[in-house]
Amino acid sequence: MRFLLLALLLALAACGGDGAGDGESIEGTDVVVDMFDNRFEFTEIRIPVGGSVTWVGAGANPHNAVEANELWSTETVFGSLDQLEGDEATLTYNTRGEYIFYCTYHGNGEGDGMAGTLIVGDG
Ligand SMILES: [Cu+2]
Repeated sequence: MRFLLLALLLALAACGGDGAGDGESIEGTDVVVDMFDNRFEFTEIRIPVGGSVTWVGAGANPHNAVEANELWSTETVFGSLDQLEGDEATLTYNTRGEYIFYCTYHGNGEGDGMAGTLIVGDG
């Protein structure tokens, strides 16, 4: 009995997690992603070629979404890296690929911290 309880606790701990890789995923054609303090609402986003993501500031801190190799950035649409609460930047993605994105203030191009993955394609 004691062993079972221990196994259960370990399973719960494994599910809980606290790493940056944990997060929610979303799939759609035109998706909306809030940028909270200090994480993205979704860390795995799947859209088809030609789909869009609307990146929305939703925190007290400024946020942005920048592709790890600088292939795209919310700055190009919004005009600034500082999206505050309610500020929106909609980007359309016409090139198939898998992109790591991050917030320049709270993450990095290695996918640590405030970061995620955008998959553009047929899924
Ligand atoms: Cu941020």
